[in-house]
Amino acid sequence: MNMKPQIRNRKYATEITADNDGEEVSIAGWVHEKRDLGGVFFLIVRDLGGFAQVTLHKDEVEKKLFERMKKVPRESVVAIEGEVKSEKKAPNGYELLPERMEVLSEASQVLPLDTTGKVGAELDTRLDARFMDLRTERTKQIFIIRSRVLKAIRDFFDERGFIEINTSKIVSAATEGGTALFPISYFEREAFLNQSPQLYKQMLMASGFDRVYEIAPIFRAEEHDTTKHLNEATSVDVEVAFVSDDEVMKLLEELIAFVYSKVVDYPGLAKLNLNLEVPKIPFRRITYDEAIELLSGAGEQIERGEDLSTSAEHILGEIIGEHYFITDWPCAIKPFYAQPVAEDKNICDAFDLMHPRLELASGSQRVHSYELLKKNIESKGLSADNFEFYLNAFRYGMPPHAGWGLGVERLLMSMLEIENIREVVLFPRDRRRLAP
Ligand code: AMO
Repeated sequence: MNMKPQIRNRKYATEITADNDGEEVSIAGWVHEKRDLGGVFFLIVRDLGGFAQVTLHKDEVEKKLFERMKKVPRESVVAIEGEVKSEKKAPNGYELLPERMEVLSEASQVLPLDTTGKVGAELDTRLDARFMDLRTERTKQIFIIRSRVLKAIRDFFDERGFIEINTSKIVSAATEGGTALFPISYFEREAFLNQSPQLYKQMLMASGFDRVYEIAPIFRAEEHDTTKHLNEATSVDVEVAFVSDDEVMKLLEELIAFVYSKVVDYPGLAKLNLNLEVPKIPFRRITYDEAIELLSGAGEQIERGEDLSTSAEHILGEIIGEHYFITDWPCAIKPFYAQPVAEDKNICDAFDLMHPRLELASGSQRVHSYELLKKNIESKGLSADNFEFYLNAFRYGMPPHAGWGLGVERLLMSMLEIENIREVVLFPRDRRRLAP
């Protein structure tokens, strides 16, 4: 077998149209299906763009070519050269009359998954053979949409003069509370995989980089196995200096609407049977106390100072029915860096952005006073010494600032009406899954 492919004039299936009638082209991709109808044999080749129909009229083609096409196992990789002929009944309005076929890689049988989508498979089976699952139309489209969403996010920040940053994922201190960290050995010391770029994006506010964002992995050693938690997720983190939490909430809802607006017209949505609409902004804002009252009215009792359970989130989502913010949280259930409101030091200028099904983001006005921050760290039972590198940035001129973190997978699953968060990650990491 020739190790270096010699594919002349390769075109994607969807690049060829009936207008190319009579032209010599090559297509290259996977053998999706074979159909033998007696006098005529069809081989359907799949590539990134779509499908091409290769038609063999048995009495017209070389017998050897026909035998090879008949034998080539499904999902093998082939390059086929031939002449385009317009054909209304074929996908994209043409068929390819083959002259040569090169089998670039023969697939073993039996296949771990059916790529035509006719036979469904459990999510675990799909994730075990993810490379193959990605050959199915629905899964492929999820990741093309994910890429569009990430591009939209970058465009959004770029248009607003933000600087994209990359902070270290190997760290020495926790940010979001003590337990959910993955320890790693760092030479002779213990280190951790970062749960959030929180401390670093805040430190940059002391550098004069007034508007920063980062799109990067966050690591959470949460034990629970749910449909909305990953042990490695992707977070969009934002921090802005000289603004209040109101301004970053506005930025967040504008981002959500912008991202939707860049996806609604994408034809691939049809593969997910979705009819997407851009959510209307501004989103409704309710305080934590109002949320508790609404829940109590619906028969769900939450003690003031308690976090909202998944069932409480669902009840609120049903009542409100669209994106909304929950503001004015008890400081006791928010991290040390959230700023208390002027009137009551037990309530914080913190917010969560909710989709009716789940939490998408959380953020706050930050404490920018060195003394208060140090006190808050200690009152959460943490050692200020471990945070010296962070606290230092608050001693030599730190502007007031606010920011948030948004889960990319949560955004995608809510947008695409997907039940399990693992579906929107190429190779998810959860309690049981470390490979592939
Ligand atoms: P928080 O811990 O609420 O806040 O995380 C922010 C957002 O990240 C997503 N997220 C997750 N997604 C999937 N699996 C997980 N295990 C997971 N954990 C978090 C959620 C969540 O809303 N430093 C603050 C943000 C800030 O204040 O700027 C933080 O990390 O969508």
